[in-house]
Amino acid sequence: MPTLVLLRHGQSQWNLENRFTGWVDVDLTAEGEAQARKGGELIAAAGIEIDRLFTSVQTRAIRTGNLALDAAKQSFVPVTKDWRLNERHYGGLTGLNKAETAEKHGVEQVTIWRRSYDIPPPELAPGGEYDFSKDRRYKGASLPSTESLATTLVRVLPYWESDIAPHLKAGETVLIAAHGNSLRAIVKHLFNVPDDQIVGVEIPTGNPLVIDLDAALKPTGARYLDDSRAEALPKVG
Ligand code: DG2
Repeated sequence: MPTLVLLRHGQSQWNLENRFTGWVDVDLTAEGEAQARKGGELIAAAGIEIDRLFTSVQTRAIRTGNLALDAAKQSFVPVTKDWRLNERHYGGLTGLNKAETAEKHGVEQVTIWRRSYDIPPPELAPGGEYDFSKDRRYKGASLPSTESLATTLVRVLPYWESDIAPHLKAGETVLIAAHGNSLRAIVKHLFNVPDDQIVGVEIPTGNPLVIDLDAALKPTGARYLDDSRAEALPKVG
């Protein structure tokens, strides 16, 4: 039966600094690298044999996938990178400190921007430091100026259906190394989480989430490999 392993990248420099990151290509901290390696060790210790890795075009996720596969002694597997697995675009909040933003706009507003299903943060003004329209990795892509979880799902889901699901349906074990919100989008889809309940779903850094799937890719079981850093999981079935 197919198995999916979701791995949010290890701690990034801006996770440490508590800044909205989105599409900014921030690297891992030393702690984040250690989390990624530990994730790989846990995958190996659980006897999980990965068939392929999908990741975003962002350094923190790519390096996490590679570090985890190295640690699991499985770095020979094929790797596919695609911008559609990127973190959700944080729009005009990009680069701001999350605590300072909460002081300015209130905790409730910031929770809505961070965790609501379909309310996007303010748009990013074009031409600034965080305008990625000239970045060659996004050539040909239609770049968002902000994204809610709902619009993130709109670009993740077609990629899931066309490129990832066929490998799972063939019975493979697939690792996706990505981001807090691109993974929340996948979890919402797989577990059919209602729009008003996705606010409660958090994905910890560097902790592999193993999801057993049936032939129709419905979850039959799910567990984090590092119990000590687990978050609540949506109900199976
Ligand atoms: C974080 C998620 O993305 O932030 O963009 O700031 O997973 O790539 O570190 P990641 C960001 P929150 O939605 O948890 O604020």
